[in-house]
Amino acid sequence: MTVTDIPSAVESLLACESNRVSRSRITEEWDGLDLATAYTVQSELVAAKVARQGDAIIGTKLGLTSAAKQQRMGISSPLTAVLLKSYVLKQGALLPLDRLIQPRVEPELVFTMKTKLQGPGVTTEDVLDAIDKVYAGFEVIDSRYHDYSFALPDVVADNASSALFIVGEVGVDAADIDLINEHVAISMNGEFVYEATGEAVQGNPAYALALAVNELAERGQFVDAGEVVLTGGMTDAVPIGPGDTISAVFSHLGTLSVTATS
Ligand code: OOG
Ligand code: MG
Repeated sequence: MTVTDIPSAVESLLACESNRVSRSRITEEWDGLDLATAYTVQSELVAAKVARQGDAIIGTKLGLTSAAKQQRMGISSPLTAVLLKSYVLKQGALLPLDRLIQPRVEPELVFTMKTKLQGPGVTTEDVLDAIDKVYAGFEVIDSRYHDYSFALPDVVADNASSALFIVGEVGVDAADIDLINEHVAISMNGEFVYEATGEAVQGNPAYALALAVNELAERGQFVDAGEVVLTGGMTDAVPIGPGDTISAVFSHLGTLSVTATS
């Protein structure tokens, strides 16, 4: 399918996801895919999943908020995407490789929101006041582009490679955690892979959310009370294959572990 407009971009990305195949960059065949148009593709793709698959919007995700992620992807601006109900993977459930193309796992700090945040002018303090609880999370990303090769509009259109996410069981009040110094160490099949602190996420994950909310306001959007927010991979993402187990030990938010199907 040649992609030259918003509807064909939506159908192509949805087909890649359901047929478990990746594609080349849309920006290679459609010059008109600028960032604003890419965000429209993203919302139309989400709307199609809600309308056709009975999915529901449950939150917001920030992407490319750490240097580790920006360097790996070769893109230096953060982005936002939409979290859907179908992305939720229960703790203890196997990671279903039969639904995915090329999954990678990344540790994130996750917020649930007590009050609505609407820009412009939202500050880090406003974000801290609006958070209900802070949790540890794993995001499972799964780009619909060959080998995660994309420009910023491509990945925005693809709802930022979203596939699944897991939220930990330990929820802490924002006032009771030092987000900047919260540490995570991840290991794959028992071997240490990466470590980071919350500082990796734009200096402070609450500041990252303030920036994102102010950018959302330019598109007439906001983060609502009751939403879940993924603040972005703290480390580079780790590819996961059959039977692999990835674990994350957070300093105050507990331990997360997920095993892929064989
Ligand atoms: C894009 C998704 C970015 C994050 O946490 O930075 C993201 C990608 O890396 O494919 O989820
Ligand atoms: Mg992520």
